[in-house]
Amino acid sequence: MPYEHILVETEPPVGIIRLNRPKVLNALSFDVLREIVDALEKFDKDETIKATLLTGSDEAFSAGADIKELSEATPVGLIERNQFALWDRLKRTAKPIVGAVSGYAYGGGCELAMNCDIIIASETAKFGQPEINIGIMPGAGGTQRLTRTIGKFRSMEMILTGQPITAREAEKHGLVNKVVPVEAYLQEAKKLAMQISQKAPVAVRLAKEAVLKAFDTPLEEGLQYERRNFYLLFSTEDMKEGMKAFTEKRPPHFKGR
Ligand code: CO8
Repeated sequence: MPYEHILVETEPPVGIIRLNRPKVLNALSFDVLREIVDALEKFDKDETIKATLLTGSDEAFSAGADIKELSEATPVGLIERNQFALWDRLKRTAKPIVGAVSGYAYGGGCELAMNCDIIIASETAKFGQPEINIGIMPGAGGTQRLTRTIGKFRSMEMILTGQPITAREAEKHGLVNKVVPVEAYLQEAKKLAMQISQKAPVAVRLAKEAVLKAFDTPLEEGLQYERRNFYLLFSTEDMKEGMKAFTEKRPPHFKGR
């Protein structure tokens, strides 16, 4: 499917999705989100791809939901459009997503970044939930994911004042993994995606699932979930290969089985 608002490339084993609406700082219209989800689901089915890099431009990862589109919205229209079904599909992406964030990651853009599994930011990245400035509030997980990541008080400040934080502050509060100069963030993110791509794919998938489980289960239930995934991996060829390679002091050759 040809995409209008994103650029999709593959550098196997890494798939790359780049938001491409420069005139509106990669604002997330309904169509952009639909395209991102479609591309992620295609990568999930593509055996040559093991991890995805999600990025925008140096100026903007994304300045949030498309305000022009949102300004026309009605409650019934929003219900009928059911955009949140797309966010739910995004959340269920099986392969790891490394976010390479530079410039603005505001509103829905910050929420999109928080749907990534790892975030590499450029020194110029800014994270914010400025919805309050236009009379609304975060609607795609911001109040929940931000709070669970950086805590109640910092989230309250960001969400109630609309004031963004810098990449360095985001790093200090655990919202990003690493901050690097703007010339290096894409390369750094790609390096991480490559590194993950070398691991046993089924183990990567089940480990990602188990980490995400920690967001919505009590500890005991999460531990049971982890245990089931752990047991399951002992039925894979890659587990046997990984352990055999270790004892034979050679690199493993994983097959994703
Ligand atoms: N939507 C639509 N257009 C945008 C957006 C946006 N979010 N952000 C920027 N643009 C457009 C501007 O209108 C402008 O277009 P034009 O040149 O035609 O006037 C162009 O991009 C460049 O923007 P600026 O001139 O404003 O650039 P500055 O560098 O001066 O400022 C800012 C950059 C600070 C990022 C500024 O553009 C801004 O504040 N943007 C809005 C940020 C914002 O409020 N984001 C939150 C939106 S609401 C949201 O995300 C809710 C998500 C809920 C989930 C979805 C549920 C349906």
